[in-house]
Amino acid sequence: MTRSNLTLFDSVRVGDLALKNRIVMAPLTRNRAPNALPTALMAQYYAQRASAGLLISEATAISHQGQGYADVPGLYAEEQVEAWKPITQAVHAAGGKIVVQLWHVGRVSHTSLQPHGGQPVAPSAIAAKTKTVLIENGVPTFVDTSEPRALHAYELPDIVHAYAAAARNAVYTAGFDGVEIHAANGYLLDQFLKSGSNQRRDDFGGSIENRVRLLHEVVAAVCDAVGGGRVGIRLSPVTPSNDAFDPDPQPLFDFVVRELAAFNLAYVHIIEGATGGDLVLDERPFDYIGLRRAYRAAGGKGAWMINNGLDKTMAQTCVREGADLVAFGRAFIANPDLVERFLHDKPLSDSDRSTYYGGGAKGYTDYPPLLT
Ligand code: 8OZ
Repeated sequence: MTRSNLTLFDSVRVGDLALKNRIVMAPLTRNRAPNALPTALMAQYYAQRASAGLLISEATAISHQGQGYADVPGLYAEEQVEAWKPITQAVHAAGGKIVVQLWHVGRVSHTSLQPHGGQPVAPSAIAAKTKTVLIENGVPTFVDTSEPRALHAYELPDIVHAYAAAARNAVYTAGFDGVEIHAANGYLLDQFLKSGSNQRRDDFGGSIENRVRLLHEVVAAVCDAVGGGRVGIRLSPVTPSNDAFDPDPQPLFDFVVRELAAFNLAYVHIIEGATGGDLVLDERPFDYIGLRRAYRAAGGKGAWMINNGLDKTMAQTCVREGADLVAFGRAFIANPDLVERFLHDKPLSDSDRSTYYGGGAKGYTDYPPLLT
C-alpha cells in the first residue's frame, strides 16, 4: 500500500504494539481519582472508548512530588498500581490498548498537594504564571501555583528513578501496554527544556544539550525499564500552556528529536501549536514537517503521532502526508464511539466544559454512543 491510500482506519505497528487503527485518544486530565487512586468509574470510561487504536491515559503522577492537581491519579504507591489493574483489564476485555502517561508537574503545583506541604520543585526558582485545580467540597477551584524552589542536581537521579519505577509498575504490574513520557505542556521535563523556566548554571541548564539532559536521562531509564518498543513521548514545542516559553524552539526541538532517534521508541507525539487547539495570535511559526524530517534523518523509526484539534478530514490528510497516528482529545470526551462516527461520517456531540475536571459520572461516562 502506498502512503496516499492510507486511511485513519488502517492498522499499524507501533513499537511492540499492533494497533487496529490510527485514531488515538489523547491524554485528558479529568480529576476523578480522589486520593490519587484510580476508580471503577475510570474503568468504565476508558473501556467505553476502547475502539480507538490506542488510549493514552490521563496524566498520572510518578511520585507525590510530581503531583500538581487535586484528584489526579498516581502510579507510585502499591494501592495505586493495584487500582489501575481493573482499568487495563476492562480496556483489554473491550479489545483496546492503553498506555499510561507518566507525569511530573515540576513547578505547576501547590504546597497543599506536596509532601509535607513543601514547595513545588523546578529547574529554577521561577514561578509559573498559571493556575492549578484544587477541589474543595467537590467543587473545582482554580488557584495560583505556589513559588517553586530550584532542584539540586543531586535530587535529579531520584526523579529519573521515579519515572523508571512508575514505568515498571505500569507494564509489569498494572497491565498497561506501555507508557508515554509527558514532556509537554510546561511540566517538569518541558520546564527543563525551555529557557523561560530553566536558568540553571550547571550541567542541566544553559546550552540546548544541557537543557535536554534530564529528558535524555529519563528516556534512557524508562526504555531500560520496559523496552523502547513500549515507550512514547509527548512534546509541545510552542505551547504557551502553564507559562512554557522558549525564544528559539526550532533548534531546541530538532535537537530533542535527533536525540530521541537513538532510542527505538514506539512513538513520538507532537502537540502542534497551543495545547487544546486554542488559537494563539502571536504564535511563532514552527516547522513541524521539518521536525519529523529531523527525526527520520537521524534514523528515528518510531510512529509519528500528531495532535491538536484536527477534524476527520484534516487528520486523514495528515496521515496521507506522513503522520502515522492522530490523537484526538476533546472529541473523545463526548464521543466514546469516535472511531465509528468518523468511519460512517456521523455527526459529533459537543462536550460540556463544566464537567471536564472533577465530579462523577455526569459528563464522564454518560455520553452515549450513537444508536446504529
Ligand atoms: C488540563 C488540566 C490539568 C492538567 C496537560 C495534564 O495539559 C495536563 C492538564 C490539562 O498536559
